[in-house]
Amino acid sequence: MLNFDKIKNTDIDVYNAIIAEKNRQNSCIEMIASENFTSEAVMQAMGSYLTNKYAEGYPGQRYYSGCQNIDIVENLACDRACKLFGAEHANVQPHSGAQANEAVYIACLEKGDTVLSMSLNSGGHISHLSKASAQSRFYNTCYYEVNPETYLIDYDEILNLAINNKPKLIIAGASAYPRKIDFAKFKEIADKVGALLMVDMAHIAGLVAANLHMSPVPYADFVTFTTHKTLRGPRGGVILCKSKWAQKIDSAVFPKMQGGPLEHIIAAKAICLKEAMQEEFKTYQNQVIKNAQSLAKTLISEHINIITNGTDNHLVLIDLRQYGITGKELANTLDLIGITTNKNAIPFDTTSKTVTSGIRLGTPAITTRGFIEGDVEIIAKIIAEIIHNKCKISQEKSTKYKQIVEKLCRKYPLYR
Ligand code: DSN
Repeated sequence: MLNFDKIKNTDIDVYNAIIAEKNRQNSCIEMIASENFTSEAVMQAMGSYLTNKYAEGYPGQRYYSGCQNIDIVENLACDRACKLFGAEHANVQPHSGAQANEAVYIACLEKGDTVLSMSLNSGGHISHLSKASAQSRFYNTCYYEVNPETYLIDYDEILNLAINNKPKLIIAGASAYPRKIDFAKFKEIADKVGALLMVDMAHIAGLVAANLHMSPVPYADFVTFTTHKTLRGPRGGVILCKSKWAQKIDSAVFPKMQGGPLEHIIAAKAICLKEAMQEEFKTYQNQVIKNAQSLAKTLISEHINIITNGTDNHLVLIDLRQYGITGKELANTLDLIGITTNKNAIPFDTTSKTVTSGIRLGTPAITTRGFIEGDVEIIAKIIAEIIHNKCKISQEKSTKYKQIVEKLCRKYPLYR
């Protein structure tokens, strides 16, 4: 168990907030698809002596003395990232997934180049050069949508867009897409139009590590990911690339985009990558998918409309349009009874991004706690009942739901 006594003695306000957050995590059902609970080993690395060290540069080529131990840690993280995903080169310094993506743009694009990526509405990410990102100003951006009827990625449509727009870079990867992505098909499209391919596998990195999703590494020129989602590590980013891009990627991260790397976080990345090589990690990821499928199945049996009518991965996206409630209302109502989710746009959503017509649910965090299919069914039934009642729940019902949530949390304690 981690000990925060030093913080308690130094700063009682911060201590109280940390303990309150620990209690919140312990007593709520965490269903934000991009969140997870790291091991204590990962947390200890983040609070270690490595935080004190400047290490601009790369192992063996630093701009500061005294980096001999830092070099060991960073080399371990890079070697493990390459081994786990079968990559030729890894850069573990990006502070976040968005920065990992930005470094790829710096490495391979010139101002005015054309980039084709998944639209935000179809489940893409802001940092895939959506109009909301600052970087989109520098490039000629075009976007693909999912198929308007099936809500599945339409590879023929992407090929048409690629032929018509001749992008220099095609981006695959999503933050709210519940189905498998065929990276081999993306590679075929990229090759047909002479484009480079970048895959952001942040959401599914853990599933890829466990061989439960096609790996993008053999197909993509660049693969980026965060280490804190299904991979269950610290908050941060990683870039994998072919050797021929190694130098350009490294110089894009430092000195072009970032200064000193966060070596305490890099140590935590090394640990999470080691954890991801263990057999138990595979079992865990298998359960993540089983739980997501149980969630989808139960919601469907309770007459709740979910995007693509199921899931292949760790997330489920509910389409709320026919129930007369918004994503914001449902997320707020669920929050009141201890189920933490996020409002999320669904494909072709016409409501604002701060309101939305959808809710995104994920199973990585609850699975880390130990939840299995039967537990997920209970949660799905509560969510369905709340949706059918248009978020209007009596005091009595609210108390009942809270008791169920508390009971499940007590059954699978997170922190003692
Ligand atoms: N914001 C993350 C998510 O929730 O999907 C992606 O970076």
